[in-house]
Amino acid sequence: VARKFFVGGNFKMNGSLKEVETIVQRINDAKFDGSAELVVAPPALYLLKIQGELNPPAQVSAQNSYTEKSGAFTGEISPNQLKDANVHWVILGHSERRSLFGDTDKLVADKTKAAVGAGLSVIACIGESLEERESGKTQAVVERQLEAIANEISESDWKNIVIAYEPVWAIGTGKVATKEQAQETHEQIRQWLAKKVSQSTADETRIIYGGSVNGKNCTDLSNAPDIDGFLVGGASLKPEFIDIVNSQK
Ligand code: G2H
Repeated sequence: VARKFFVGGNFKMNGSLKEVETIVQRINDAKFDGSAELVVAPPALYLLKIQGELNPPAQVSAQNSYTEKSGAFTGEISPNQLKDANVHWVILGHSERRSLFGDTDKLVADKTKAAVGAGLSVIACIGESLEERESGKTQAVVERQLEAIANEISESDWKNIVIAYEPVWAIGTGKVATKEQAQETHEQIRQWLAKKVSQSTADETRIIYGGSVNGKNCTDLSNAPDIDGFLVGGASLKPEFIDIVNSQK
């Protein structure tokens, strides 16, 4: 099954308006030789401005959204509001949300349910900590995180989900997973999808890797059969992001 290579740029809480516009201008000016699907996630404050400036087919993504449609939830953005504003993507369950802002497996799953219910596509992030990897719990952890999501959504909803495997120990640390480490977990994730959701979901769902991806390590990683793209943090702010988008096998 040919899965369209997918690259997300997660700007996190970085950049001024001017800096973010410069980054987007660089993306607009770039030559993309492949047919990667490209989505960039600027801070929410800049979403609409950047959406207006980014050349299609590149799209913008939010970095988070809430479980409810509207109401007294100060500081939150609803998936329905994103949809209303023509923002079609949202990153959910990023490890920084999980570790710093209390996003539990259940909350991530509920947010995912609300987002796909509102018609959004979701970059759903999962991944183990260093301690969990070293104690051999990687597979159990990612499966627990996936199971929480699978419990809340239907089989057809998986068409609107890209899974981002981001080992926490590789995020922003410069310590990238090896191709073999990433491939092994991606393959386990795909096997889990086949067993717990369906074979077609396993075949069609993009599983992307995140954690210290850069212009140098992307080509090797993208050669792994179950790595269907990347979620890029730090390097998405730099010129090498273009090389990462162009790194598909
Ligand atoms: C992982 C990744 C993007 P970085 O968080 O989501 O960030 O590439 O900086 O490790």
